[in-house]
Amino acid sequence: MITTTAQKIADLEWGAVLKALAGHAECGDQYLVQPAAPGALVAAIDGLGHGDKAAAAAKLARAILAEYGHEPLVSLVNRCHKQLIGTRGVVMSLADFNLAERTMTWLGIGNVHGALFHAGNGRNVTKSYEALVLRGGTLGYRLPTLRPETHPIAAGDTLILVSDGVRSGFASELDLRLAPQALAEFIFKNYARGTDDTLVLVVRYVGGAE
Ligand SMILES: [Mn+2]
Repeated sequence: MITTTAQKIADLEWGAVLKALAGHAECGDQYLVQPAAPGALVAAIDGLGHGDKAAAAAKLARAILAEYGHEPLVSLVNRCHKQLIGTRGVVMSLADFNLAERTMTWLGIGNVHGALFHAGNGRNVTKSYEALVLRGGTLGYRLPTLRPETHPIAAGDTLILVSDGVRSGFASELDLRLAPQALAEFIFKNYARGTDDTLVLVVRYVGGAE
């Protein structure tokens, strides 16, 4: 089953595609987009392996993030790590949008890739982007040193998070004029490996025009 979602919270528009590996009812990839004043918490989670146990670990991480989403990213990661000991473990990337300061702070443990595309000035859409620095580790087993990075954001900037069920190389092929859900579906259609659970999550900052 493929789950697609398009929604808007605060000044963020987002879309997602989530698909379990064929033959599995439960998806080991999970995500969260949740208001967290003054902005939102965004998470893309990949439980190790696939199937029920991967899904259980990923859903536990998601539930913890949903409950404590107001905490700083480092606290959230430490909290999830402790709770996930004894499970399959997960890798995940988190982004904390602060819409008052117009910043996005992100942190990645494992291999959930992230890219922040800058909209450029006015309608002049560019392909310049920041790549999330991923540090090796697995929540529930071993954490790397946690170093969140903060980037300024402007209206039209677009965050894309993908699990390792998605091939790389899509960055230069994107039409960033598309809505987040259309972008997520484009990436899924053209870059999903089909050999793992698959998650594509796209979040755009639409407010705050200068
Ligand atoms: Mn995976």
